[in-house]
Amino acid sequence: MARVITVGAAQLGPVARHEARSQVIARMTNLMRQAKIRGCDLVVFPELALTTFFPRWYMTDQAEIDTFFERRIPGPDTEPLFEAAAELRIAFYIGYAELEENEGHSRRFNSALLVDRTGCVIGKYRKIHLPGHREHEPWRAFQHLEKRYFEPGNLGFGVWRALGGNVGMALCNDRRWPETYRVMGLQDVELLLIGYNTPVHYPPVPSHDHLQGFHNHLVMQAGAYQNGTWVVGVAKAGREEGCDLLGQSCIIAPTGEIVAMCATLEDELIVADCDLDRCREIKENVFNFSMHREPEQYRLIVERRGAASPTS
Ligand code: CDT
Repeated sequence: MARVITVGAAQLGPVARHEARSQVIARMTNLMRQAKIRGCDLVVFPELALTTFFPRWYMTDQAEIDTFFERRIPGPDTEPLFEAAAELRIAFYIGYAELEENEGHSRRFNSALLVDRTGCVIGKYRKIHLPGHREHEPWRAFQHLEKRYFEPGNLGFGVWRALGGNVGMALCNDRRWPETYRVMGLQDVELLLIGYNTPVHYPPVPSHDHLQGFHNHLVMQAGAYQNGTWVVGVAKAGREEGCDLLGQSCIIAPTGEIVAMCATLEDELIVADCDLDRCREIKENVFNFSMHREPEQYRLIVERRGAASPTS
C-alpha cells in the first residue's frame, strides 16, 4: 500500500513587531482549518513563526529580547494552536524562539517542534547553522543578529518516525548546507521540513540580491534529489517592518522537482500528496548509499571546519 502523506505548506505573510501572539495564532489556525478541508495530514509553518523576525534589530535589554521567546510551549498563547491540531487531527511543524530556564541558567535557541495529530510534541530541533553576526553593524540596512541572540543547536539533526514515515527537521540557513541533508539522509529521512525567514537583500553582497529565489530552490532541490527525500520549505514572506522577505514556499519531490509553490507573499496554503515510497526511486538506485558511498574518503568533512589550500 502506498504511503502517502498529504502535506500543507502554510506560508505566513509578514508579522508586525507589535502583533500579538494571539493574532498570529489566529492566522495559523485559519490556515490549519483550510488544510483540513484540503485533506492534509501535516501542516508546516515557518521559522520563528510566532513573532516578527526580531534578529533584524540590535537590542541590549534582555527583558525586551525575551519578549520574542517562548518559555513554555504549548503555553497560554500557543495552546489554541495545539488544541486546533488535536481537534482537526493534523500534525504540524512550527519554528519558534526557545528560552530554556534550568536552575537559574538561561539558554536560547532557534527551535522547531514536530507535533503529532493529538497535539503532543514528538520531536524538537534546535537550529545548528546560525547565520549573520554577533555585534551591532550599523552600516547594514538591517541587522542579522542570530549569532547574538541564539546558541547553536545541541540536539543534532534528528529524524523521527511519524505519520508512517521518517520525518526530519531543519531551519532556514541549514538548508544551504549539504551536511544538513546528508546527516538526515543517513537516517533514511523521507520528508524533511524546513521553515525560513530570508531577507531578499543580503547586505554583505548586495549583487546577489536577485539570486535569493534561485539559491533558495537550488539548495532544497539538490538536497531532496541527492538524498531521495521530499523537502518542504516554508517562508515567512513579504514586507515585514520595512524588510522584504522571500516567499516561494514549496514542496519538492525526491527527484528534485518542485510539485507545488506559493504564488503570493501572504498567508497562503499549498498542498501536495507526498508518496514516501517514491523516495525509493532515488535511494535504491542512483543514490544507493550502501552500494556507492565511500565514507573513508570523506574524512575531511568531519576533521576540518574551514577550507585550507594545498601547501604544494
Ligand atoms: N533566518 C535565516 O537563517 N536567514 C538566512 C539569511 C541569509 S544569511 C544572513 C538564510 O540563510 O536564509
